[in-house]
Amino acid sequence: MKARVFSGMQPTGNLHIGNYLGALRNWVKLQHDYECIFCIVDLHAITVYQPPAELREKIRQVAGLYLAAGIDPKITALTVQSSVPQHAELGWLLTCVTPLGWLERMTQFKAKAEAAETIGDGLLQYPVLMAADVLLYNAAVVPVGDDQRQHMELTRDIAERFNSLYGETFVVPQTSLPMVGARVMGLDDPTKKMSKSTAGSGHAIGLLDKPEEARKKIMRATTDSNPAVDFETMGPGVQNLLGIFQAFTDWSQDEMHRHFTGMRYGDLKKQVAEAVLAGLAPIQQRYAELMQDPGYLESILQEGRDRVTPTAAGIVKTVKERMGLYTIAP
Ligand code: ATP
Ligand code: LTN
Repeated sequence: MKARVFSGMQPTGNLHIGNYLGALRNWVKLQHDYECIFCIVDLHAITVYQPPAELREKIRQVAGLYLAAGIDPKITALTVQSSVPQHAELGWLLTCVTPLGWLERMTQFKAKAEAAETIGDGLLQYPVLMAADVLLYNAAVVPVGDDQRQHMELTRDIAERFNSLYGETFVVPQTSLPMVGARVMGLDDPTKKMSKSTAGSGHAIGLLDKPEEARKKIMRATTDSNPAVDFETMGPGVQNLLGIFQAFTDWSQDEMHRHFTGMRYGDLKKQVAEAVLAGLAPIQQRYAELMQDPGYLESILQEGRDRVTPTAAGIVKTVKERMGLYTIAP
C-alpha cells in the first residue's frame, strides 16, 4: 500500500508563483509515488472575512488551477475541506488536547493578530484545524512551502500528545519542502514572502497573470545597488529573481553561476520573465479549457469527497472511541 500525502491551499486570493513553486508543483510530482489528497481549505480561508460570492468563485478557481497544474483526478483525490465534515469534527477533538501556549507561540498567528483590529478565535485555532486535516487521513508526508514549517511541527506535537494520552492512533507526519522555491519573496519587497493577501500590483505574479502583466512586474522588481549579478554580494531581490529562474528551469547551481555571473540586471530580468512565461503558458491554456465545463469540475470535487469520506469517518470513529465518547449504534 502506498503511503499517503495530504496538502492544501486557502482559496483566499489569486494563486501565485510562490504557491506553485513552493507547493503545487511538488504535489504534481508526488502523485505517482503516493496516494495523494489535495484539498481546498475553505474553512481556513474564513478565519479572515471573505465576501461569500468571491469565496465561492475562488474555490472553483483554485480547483481549476490544481487540475491545470497537473493534478490528475484519476489517481489523486481533489477535495473541498468543508464538504467533508470530519475535518471540523476532528478539529474540535484535537483542540481539546492542544495547550493554549502552543497556539499563542505561532508566528503566523502573532503576525495576523498584530495586523488586525479584532481577531477571531478561528485565527488562533487555525493550526489545530490544519493538524486535523493531515491527521484525519494519517498522512505520512505533507508537501508545503517553508512558511508552513512551524505549523507542521505543531501538527507533529499534537499527534504525539494525542498518542501518548490515548494510545497510538496517529501517524506523525513528515514535512516535505522543495529544494528550490520553498520561499519565494515579494518582487516589490524581497524581505517579505510572496503572499496572496498582500496588496500591491508589483508584489506577486499570479498564475493567471497575462504575460505582459507578469513581464512588467518582473522588470520593475526591486534589486540592489550593484550594476550586475555577483553571487558573493547580491542582495535578496537578485537572489529571489535567480531562485525563481532556477525553479522554473531546473538548472543546476553550476549552470546558474556560469550563465548569470556579471549579467546586468536588465538582462537578468528579461531572462527571468521568459522562464516564468514559459512555465505559466501551459497552465493558463489548460485552465481556460477546463473552466469552459463547470460540470466537470463539480464532478471531480464530488468524486474526491466520496473517495476520502470513508477514511475520514473511520479515523474520527477511532478517535472518539479512544477518547471515551459514547457511541450509539447507527
Ligand atoms: P495567504 O497570504 O492568504 O496566507 P499564501 O500566499 O501564504 O496565502 P497559502 O494558501 O497560505 O498561501 O499557502 C499555500 C501553499 O503555498 C503552502 O504550502 C505554502 O507554504 C505555500 N506558499 C505560500 N506562499 C509561498 C511563497 N512565497 N513561497 C513558497 N511557498 C509558498
Ligand atoms: N495552512 C496552510 C494551508 C493548509 C494546509 C493544511 C497545508 C491547511 N491545512 C494541511 C498542508 C496540510 C497554508 O498554506 N497556509
